[in-house]
Formats: sequence, structure tokens, C-alpha cells
Amino acid sequence: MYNCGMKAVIPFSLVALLALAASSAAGAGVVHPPVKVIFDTDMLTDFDDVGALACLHALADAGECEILATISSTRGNASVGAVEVINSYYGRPDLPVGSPKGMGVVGSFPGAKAKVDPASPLCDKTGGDGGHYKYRKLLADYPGWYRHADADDAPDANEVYRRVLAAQPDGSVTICSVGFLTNMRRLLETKPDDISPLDGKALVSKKVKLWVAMACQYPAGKEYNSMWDAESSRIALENWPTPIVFSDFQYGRDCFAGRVVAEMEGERNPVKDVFAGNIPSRDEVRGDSAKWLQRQFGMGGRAAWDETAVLVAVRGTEPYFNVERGTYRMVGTDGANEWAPDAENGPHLRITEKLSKFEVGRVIDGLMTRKPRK
Ligand SMILES: [Ca+2]
Repeated sequence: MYNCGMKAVIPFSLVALLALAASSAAGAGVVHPPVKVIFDTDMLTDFDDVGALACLHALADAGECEILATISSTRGNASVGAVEVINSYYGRPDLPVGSPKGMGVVGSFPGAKAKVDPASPLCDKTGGDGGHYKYRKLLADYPGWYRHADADDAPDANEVYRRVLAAQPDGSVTICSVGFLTNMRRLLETKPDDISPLDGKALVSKKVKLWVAMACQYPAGKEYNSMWDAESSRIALENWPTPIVFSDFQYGRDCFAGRVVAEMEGERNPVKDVFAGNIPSRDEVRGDSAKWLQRQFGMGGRAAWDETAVLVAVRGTEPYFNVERGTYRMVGTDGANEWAPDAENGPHLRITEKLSKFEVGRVIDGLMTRKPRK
């Protein structure tokens, strides 16, 4: 059940927080300090994660954000290496990376199953390859651009989170998660150590300003990021001590972006390579009588679930989104969630349409096609 005591530990008005976030939105001119962001991704199956990380780097190039760490929420696959390839393209090859240890959704990296504790309830739930071939291909195409071919060889996400958070000013960090909620649960459950005398929840309370999550389905249902590690999603959502803004499945599913990325020309670009290799042609979309490709990709590219979360994390909700206040919570044990509207006291916000989704998609396209400043 939802922890009703949560409201009491929110140290500031959610409305005031979002006003602050909105005021930082202007972008041009950048009159605010860069937003400090930890990016948490399941670069495992879909490729909006690549677009989201590209947007984040473009915003960092513009001085709108500072990327503190880029962390995988999955195990035993090429997710960390893929993140590092993108980081290297944007001239930030040394950004801290990490991955969950001991538990975590595992993709089909060759040999991954052999590394998973068979007692783990989270073992290989995505099944089969799950589209992970695109990230193995990225590593094959960009040798020397990454340090960790297997996410299991990366540092423990918990340690990276704790070290990064402990070093930041109080109330200054925004976490942007576009994958499973495993790391948020694990972080909350960490104990005091030589990095910080605070336990995980106290450390998050002290250092984190906002969590922006691409997760959950409106008004109810099973959504990929929140369902596969449902227990972690439940624990994280019930115990997280700061406001959370959701870019939910409902918003991103028909906000398309990235076709212009796929059609870019010029220098070697791993972001372009991933989009070009995975977006069907315009003729294929038009010719799909079942309309499946139209629903999945549209003419604009791919559903921009993860990119919208980055936009909110760095620029706030204005001028792009309206918001609705309430509570996202997990129900049952099979990964389902529901939204409970609560305009007065809900600890969560979910974004809704303000600027048209077509226009938001073009903003995202503009960020994804920016050349790295390096
Ligand atoms: Ca994702």
C-alpha cells in the first residue's frame, strides 16, 4: 500500500518545485545553474534510451545541465558499454557508470544466464534477445569507445549513486530514470558506509531535489519499466522521499521523434547508427496495413518515452507539458500499476499534453541532431 507518511517528509511544496523547474526552462541564455542530473537507463531493448542520452548530452553542451553519472538498471548485457559509446561520442568518455549487483533484469548477452543467481526472481525476464542485438552491434561497430563490454563488470550502481550524491550540495540533484526502478529500490535500502554516514533514504532526502521517471501506465495497466522488477518498483515508489514526475507510457507512446536522426549525414555517429538501424522506412510505415508500424514508429520516428523524461528533468514542464497531481502505485504482485488522482496532496505528477506532441517531438529532434561540442 502507498505510504501516506510520505507527504510529511517532502521538504518543499511540489508546486513551488515545479515552478522552479519551469523557470529553468528557458534554455536560451541559460540564466540558471546547470541542472545536476544522474541518468539511469535500461539500454537493453528499445532505443529511445539512446535518444534520451543524446538529448542529455546536447543539453549539457548548451550549459543547461551537468551529467553526474550514467547508470544502467540492467545486468549481464551490453547496456553499460552502449552508454559509454554514446558518452564517448559527446566527448565525455569518463562519466561514472554502474550497474545493479546481485539482482536486476538481465538481457541476453552471451553467457549472461550463467552469471545470474538462479534464486534471483529477476533472472532474464525479458526473454530471448529482446532486441538487444542492436547494442551488441553498437559495441562491435565502436571498438575502443567503451570500457565495460559486460554491464556486470561495471561498478556497483549503489556505490556510484552514494558517492555522487554525497559529493553534491543538498537538495541539488535530479535523477532521471528511463528504465527499471531496481536501482532506486537498492539505493533506498543502502546502509551507512565509509562514503556517507546516512542510509540510502536519508541520503536521497538530503541530496535529491526531484526524480523524473519514465514509468507506469495511465490510468492503469502494466508498463515495461515498472512491471519487470515489480517488487523494486513498489518499494521505490512507496518509500521515495522526494517528489516524482512521471513521463508515463500514455504520454510518450504517440510522441514520435528520431526519423531526422536516422536520416542525418556526416561524421560517424552512434546515435544516428542506432536510429537508422531500427526505424522502418516511410514506405514501410505507409504500407503496413495492420497499422502496427504506424502505432510504434509514426512518420516522426520512434515513440519518445525516454526523451520526454530528459526534457522534464532538465528544462522542467514549461512550456511543453501540463501536469496532473496524484499517486502512481503498484497493485498486486504481477507488475500492474494504477494512478490515483489527488489534486491537493498527491506526491506525484504525471505530464499531459500542452504543446502538441508533434511540436515536442520536433524539440527532441532538435536536441538529438545537435553536433557534439566536444
Ligand atoms: Ca528505456
